[in-house]
Amino acid sequence: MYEHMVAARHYEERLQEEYLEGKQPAFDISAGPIPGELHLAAGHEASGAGVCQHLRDDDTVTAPHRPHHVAIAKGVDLERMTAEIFGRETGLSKGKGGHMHLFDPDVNFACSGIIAEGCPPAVGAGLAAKKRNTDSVAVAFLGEGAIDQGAFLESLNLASVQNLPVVFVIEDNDWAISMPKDRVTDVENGAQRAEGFDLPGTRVDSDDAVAVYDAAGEAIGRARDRNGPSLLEVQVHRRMGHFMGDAEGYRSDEDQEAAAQRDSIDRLAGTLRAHDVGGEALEELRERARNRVEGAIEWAKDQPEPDPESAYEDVFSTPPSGVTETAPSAADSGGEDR
Ligand SMILES: Cc1ncc(C[n+]2csc(CCOP(=O)(O)OP(=O)(O)O)c2C)c(N)n1
Ligand SMILES: [Mg+2]
Repeated sequence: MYEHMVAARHYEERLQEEYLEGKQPAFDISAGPIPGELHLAAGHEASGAGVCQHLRDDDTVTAPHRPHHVAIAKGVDLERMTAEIFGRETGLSKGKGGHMHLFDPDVNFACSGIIAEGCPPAVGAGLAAKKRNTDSVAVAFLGEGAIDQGAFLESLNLASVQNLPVVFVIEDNDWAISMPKDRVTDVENGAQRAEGFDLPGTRVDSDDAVAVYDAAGEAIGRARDRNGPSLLEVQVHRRMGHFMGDAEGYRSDEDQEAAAQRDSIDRLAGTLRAHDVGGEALEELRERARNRVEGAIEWAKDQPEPDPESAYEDVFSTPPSGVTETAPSAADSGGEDR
């Protein structure tokens, strides 16, 4: 877990550097080597690592718009994921999805920029596991800002009535962009949402990876043993802006400082030291994580850009009549000037 958490943090710090290249001094979202938005999850690492440590490749995970720490812990191919983020041809989705739309069928991982939208597919994966009579499980991650979305509430209901092997994990970082939780939702503890659907709900109050691991182990074990779905909320902390370029004018210095103080990675290192894991062993794990990240970034930046014509490929699984998956000619689109 420690290695995954360090890799996730280092990965995001490196992406932050790469992202800003070309986007400063005047912020331009389309400039630089990483096109589009970038939502970093520094401060969320304990939830991804603590939950995914219990999962196998055949288990499904859906993540939201802040997906990197979960993807790393689930074992998504880091090189192809990085190429995707850099918009390269060899990316997981040929460079068309970008950082919010990572999809790796080898380890059953997907994410979406639409909040709570990972919940229905996770329920679908749970239903598939039940019908196929396997013991695989599905986990849907979502932010606390998504817990009033219909997609989440409907998914809780369907998972409950069908007794599906699904675990919903709320990452509570106290913020939904610039909106503090208490202004938009009626419960302080998101795990209480479980009560309305007759499900077990637990909250881990601190971003302590070991506590998350224990709570997730119970929920995932319950799902694997066919004892139904659960809801787990984890307190995490947003150490950065909502997205890169967010000046966070709405957030007090004290709140930012508090998030920086509660570092789940330092905390886990402390726990490991208290259990006699030596400094050298920890440094070895950190070194391995950093090398992996550097290798993936180097590889990705070396990959070719997609051919612009390929923008018309893979748009429809079944193209409607009259639609061809080739670029319209200049004549069809009314001339090159348009
Ligand atoms: C259905 C939907 N509504 C609005 C948005 C715009 N949006 C993007 S992120 C976000 C807030 C998400 O907050 P939270 O779920 O707490 O996740 P966090 O960003 O804190 O990790 C919103 C409203 C969206 N992506 N999808
Ligand atoms: Mg949030």
